[in-house]
Order: sequence, then structure tokens, then C-alpha cells
Amino acid sequence: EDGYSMWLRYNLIEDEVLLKEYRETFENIVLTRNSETLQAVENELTKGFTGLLGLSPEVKSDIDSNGTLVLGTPANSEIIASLKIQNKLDRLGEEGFLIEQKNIQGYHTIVVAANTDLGVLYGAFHLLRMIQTHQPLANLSVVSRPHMPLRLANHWDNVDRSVERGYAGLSLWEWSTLPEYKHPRYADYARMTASLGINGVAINNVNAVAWFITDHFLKKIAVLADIFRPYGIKVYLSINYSSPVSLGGLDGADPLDSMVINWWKERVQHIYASIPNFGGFLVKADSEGQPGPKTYGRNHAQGANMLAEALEPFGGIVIWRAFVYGERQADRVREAYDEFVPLDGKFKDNVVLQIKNGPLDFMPREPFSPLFGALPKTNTLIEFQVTQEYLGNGNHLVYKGPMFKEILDADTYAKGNGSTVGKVLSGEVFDYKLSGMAAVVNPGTDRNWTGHPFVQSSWYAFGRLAWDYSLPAGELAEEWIRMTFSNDEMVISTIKKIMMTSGEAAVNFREPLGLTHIGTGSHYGPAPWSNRSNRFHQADKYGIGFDRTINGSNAVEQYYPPLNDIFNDIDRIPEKYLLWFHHVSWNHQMKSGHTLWEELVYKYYEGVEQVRQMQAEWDSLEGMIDRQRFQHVKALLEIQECDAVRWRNSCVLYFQTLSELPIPEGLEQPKHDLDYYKELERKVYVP
Ligand code: BDP
Repeated sequence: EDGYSMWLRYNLIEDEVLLKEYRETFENIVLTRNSETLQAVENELTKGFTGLLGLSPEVKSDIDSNGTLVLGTPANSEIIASLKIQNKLDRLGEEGFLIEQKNIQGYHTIVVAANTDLGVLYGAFHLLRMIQTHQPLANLSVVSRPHMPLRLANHWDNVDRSVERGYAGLSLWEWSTLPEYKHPRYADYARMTASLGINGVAINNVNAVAWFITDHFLKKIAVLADIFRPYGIKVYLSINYSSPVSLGGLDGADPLDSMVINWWKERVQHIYASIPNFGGFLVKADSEGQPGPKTYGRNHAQGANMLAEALEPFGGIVIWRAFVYGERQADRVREAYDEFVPLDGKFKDNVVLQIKNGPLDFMPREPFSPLFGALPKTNTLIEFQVTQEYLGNGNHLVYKGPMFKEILDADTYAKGNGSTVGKVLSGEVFDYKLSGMAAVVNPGTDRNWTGHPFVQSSWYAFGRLAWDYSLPAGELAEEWIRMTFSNDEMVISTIKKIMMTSGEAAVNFREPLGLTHIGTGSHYGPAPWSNRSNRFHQADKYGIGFDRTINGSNAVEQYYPPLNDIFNDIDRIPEKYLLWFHHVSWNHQMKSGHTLWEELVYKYYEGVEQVRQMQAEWDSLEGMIDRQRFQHVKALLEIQECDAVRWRNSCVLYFQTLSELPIPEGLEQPKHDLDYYKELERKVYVP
């Protein structure tokens, strides 16, 4: 149990009754394997049934007994074509599927049908998931199609195989042995990815070097693309905007210069010659030192459209990131909105703007970015982070499902009540041609892919939500536990409790009540005393928090009514965002009856207690799950507890120097003084 199989861990079903029922249902498979994708379907079902049911069903061309699973499309299966389900299929689109129990030619069968082979693959993964999670199959009738067209994983992998903000070993892509050696991980990665319905992966860091679009690298990347193609996964590449200079020897990269335009057109042709189903470019431009069109006096739309024109003839797209900020404004969280809203309607149809979930960065908690809902004429993607840059790297247990949901369920009020971020991203609010969800996933060569075994759960939740944003985070946690650990009810409820507490715990001991950027330069430990932290929390003798009300930076104006008024009003704002929008007196009365100071301290202490609670719950699993993962997570939770105490004490002691108020009675006193914790910032090495 080393975690390698992730959620495709097809262990034999222990429940005898269920096992018998499933075995009787899946004695035979009827499927025409006339495409790579259908071959992948057969491989997966064979793997799945062999593991889960301890049998390898026979693959046949016709139904001749009960207990047959029939898969296909009307185009490749006469049986499916004869079923009179066209009405239903018409509603499934290119990627949807249906699974039904049916009586065909007098035999009991289960049918997985779709309009495309890829739909069949998604249906097969769904069926396997049902078995893995012990679902009843009687009167089975499932209809499912993705809510969003783009469901993407972003890797921040470098040519030297280091991974920016990656905490699980080296990059998965072995550049030195490609294209000759096809590491088995590539195919397993594709299975894992497709099982969630993810249909595109950007394989390299957004802080991009030009290497990836050279012929030398394209040969290597083409191999990955070939392995991913049967699984419906397109490869995208992050590009460096200055490539015409560094690779092409041109004087500049001005998007309106015909030499530059032609250079990109030629490069794009080369790319499609190697990778016929290439997805397109992911671009971080004029952001954190990356080059972009601004150097040449051009705006983001001009910059993106030039690339979009080059990609258009091949069906490629440009994913343009909205993560921009400079020294220009006093409030960084205003910047992306101020930059991009005036450009709404100026981007070509094959450009999509990729916007981080919050307006700042991947903080433990942020309100949603006001750009969601503010771009009726610009295709929009959300960017989440699965890798735990600000959440304890590979060391802490943090299930991000609830955090993703908090954003997706948030109401933008763009078109009145109910215009949630999820609906914006699915194209229900505005008529987007392209939209969806991306996540920075950053797995690596660690045997379990993600370092901390529970990072897998955030990856899982992200993928499932990209398919269907309405799924509850708790339900996804439960699915993941069943597939990854066990179907035992005690195990499920215990791990689920841990997971569902973990997000709040992570916020509470780090940055409660809307605080942000309290971390050290490595983003791992606390440094509330640093200049950067001070810019964000603005703590002083009077109080703490960033004034973004109409009297401050007025970032509240970027939200639609009534949110702008609610966020502006210290009495109505949800307290979890209080210090994000307000500079609040230490003595301010909170809803609990405590003063702000007391509440803040209690939150820090609660965070530590929650981690201790998670430890106790985990300990109770001893003997109920495999020893290997039990010990691993137990050790990691010890680190997490220690870090949580450090965060709490650093923050409480530092803020106390300003509030000059006591730590409420009954709470354990910090073991050391503030200087000790300040020293840790210099002494603790973060790899
Ligand atoms: C920041 C990360 C940095 C990324 C940047 C980005 O610290 O490593 O390059 O985001 O998303 O949060 O471009």
C-alpha cells in the first residue's frame, strides 16, 4: 500500500454478498475494440474487474448470456444502435455517457453508451467507481455529462525536472530518456487523469523557458501526447513570450510586428506537425518578471490575440493568465480586475482568461476574485491550486474540497441572485465559447505521486468538481476514502471527519478572519513581523486588517450589489472575510461576544486543537487501515501539530506586541518568547 494506485486501487471486494452480485453482473464484456480509446476501456475494465472481482471477464462480440456488460456508441456497436436510446444520447454531448440496466435479447445486461469513444471511457470509469464504492446496481440508470468544456491540470515543471511549488520529488516527465523510453508512469498518469474527466494538461511551468517549443523537445512531448490521446487528454504548453527573441533571434517580440507574427505561425505549424491534437498555449505574461506585450506598448488582448490567430487554423486555444500585479497600486488585490475589465470583449474567441480563485494568490482563504462575473464577453477559466504552496507543502493534511466549493458556490450576483462562480464557469451566466476549471497539481516522482497521501484527495475533488461543480465536498471525500483506503464505515467516518476539519484548521492556525500573506519567503512558516506581512495585515496599536472599504482602497466596489455593500459593512460582512476588507479595532465586538483580539487568539488556539483532534482521530485508525500509510500520515500529523503551534505562537505573540492585550485565561501559554519564534524563521531550513 504505497499509494501509487491512487483512487484506482482495485482491491478485491471483501463483502461476500456484494462480490457475488457483482460477479454475476459482469461475467462478459461486449465491446468492439476498434480504436485506441476503446482498447483503453478494455484494459481498464480488465484491470478493474480482475482486481475488484477476482475474475477476468471474457470479451465477446455478441450477447449470449446474462451478466453481460455492453459498451459502445451507435457508430461502433450495432447493439447500442438498436437500443432506441437516441433521444437520451442526443442530450449527452461529446463527452457524456449513460449507464443503464437493460434486458437485451432476453438477457440481463448493463449498458454503457455514449456518442463518442471518449464518452464510453468516462462511463467505464464511472462504473468502476460505483463498484469501488460499493454502489447497488439494481435498476441502474445514470446519465452524466460534464458541466464545463475545459477541465485542466497545470504542472509547474521545469526542464531540469525541478517542480516549482512541487513537494513530491522530481518532475514526472523524464526529458533525458524521452522520446525513446516511455516510462509506465505516463500511462498511469493518463488513466488517473482521465478517470476524473480531466481533458487537458499543461505540462510545464508557467514561468516558462523557450526550450519546450523547440523541435528537440517537441519530439519528446509528442510521445507524451500519444500516450495521453486515447484517454482524451490534450497537451498544452506554457510558453515564454520572448521566444521569438531567444529562439528566433528576432530583435523583439512585439505582437503587432509581422516578423514576430510569422515566427509564431511557423512554430505553431511545427507543433501541430508533431502533435496533431495539441491543445494550445498557457501564457503568464507581464507577471512577476515574465515578458509580455507591455514591453512593446501593447495590451494583454493584443498579446493574446496574436497567438490565438496562429493557433486558430488548427483548433488550438490560448489560455491567458490574469495573475498580474505591480508596484503601481497601493492594493494588489485590485489589480487584475482593473487591468482586465476594460479589455472585456477584446479577446478572440479562442482565447480564455485563466483567473486564480481569489484576487490575491492561493491564500488559505480568500473571497472569490471579482473578475468572475465581470467579464460577460471574455471566456473564463478558474485556476485552483491542489499543490499546497501556502498550506504546509507536502507535510500537512489539508483536504481542499470544501475550499473549492466555497468559491464555486459563491454568488457573484452578476445577473441577480444565483449567479454563482460555478455557473459562470459552466457558461450558464454568460454565453462563453470556452470555460472551465484548471488546477495546479504538481505531482512528482514520489511513489505516491503527491508526497502527502492526502494531497491526492484535493486532486480528486478538483477533477470531479470540474466535471460536476454541484457535487458536495463531503460526498467527494467519502468517494475518495472508499476508493483509496477502505469501505469500512468506521474508517470512512473517521477519515472524513479529519478531512472535513482540515481546511478550517489550516486557516485557523495560520490566517484566520481574513488575514493573508503572513508566511515566510518559503511560504511554509510564519513571519507576521516581516515587511511583506505587515503590508497585508496592517496590524498596529489600534487594530488589524486591510481597509478595502470605500474609505480605503475601495476594492469592495469591484463586487456587484449587494455584495459590495455587505463587504463594506463591518456589521454585515461574514467574519471569515472581516480582516480582508476592514481595518478593525482590537476591541471591536464580534458576533460571539468576544472582542476581536480575543476572537483572533481563540481562532489560533482552535486551529491547533483541531490538528490535535485530527491526530487523535487518526490514531484511532490503527489496525483498521494498512500500516504503511497509517505510519506515514501519523508522522506527518506530528509535524503538522508542531508547525501549527509555531504559527499560533508566532502570530499571537507578535500581534500582542501591538494590541498589548493578554492571552485569554485558560489557554496554554506559549513555551517561548517572540524572539525565539523570530529566530526560527532564520534557523529552520525549508527544502
Ligand atoms: C505564486 C507562486 C509562484 C508562481 C506564481 C504564479 O509563489 O511560484 O509562479 O504564483 O502563479 O503564488 O504564477
